[in-house]
Amino acid sequence: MNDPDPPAPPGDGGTGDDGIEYGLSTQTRVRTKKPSLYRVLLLNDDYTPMEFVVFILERFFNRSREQATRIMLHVHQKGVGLCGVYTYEVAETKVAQVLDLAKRHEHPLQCVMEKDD
Ligand code: TYC
Repeated sequence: MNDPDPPAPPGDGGTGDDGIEYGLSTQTRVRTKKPSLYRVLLLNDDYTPMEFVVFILERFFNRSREQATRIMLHVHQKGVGLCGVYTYEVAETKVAQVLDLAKRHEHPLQCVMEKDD
């Protein structure tokens, strides 16, 4: 009964005789910040086979054959199209994977990322 307060943690003002806590808060408010997102885009060209673009969308962007075909045709007709939206490092990896595979197959396919603001 009536035990004294345990030693205050460093930086803490402790508890007064009145039971009220004085001093500085030792807690920092947790500020969460959503990571920035990046769009990964495919660009049209005249040489990359349609089937290769569909394969890229299935393999690296987890698209179904139907989705991949729709995106590929959109890029073919409009010049550019959205593959997906990712955090910076994921987007960077996907772009590198696409460019690497296209290069290895000697296709001029281009893939870029841009901030999704
Ligand atoms: N335009 C290409 C063709 O006619 C097909 C294509 C589609 C190429 C999408 C690139 O990102 C692309 N073979």
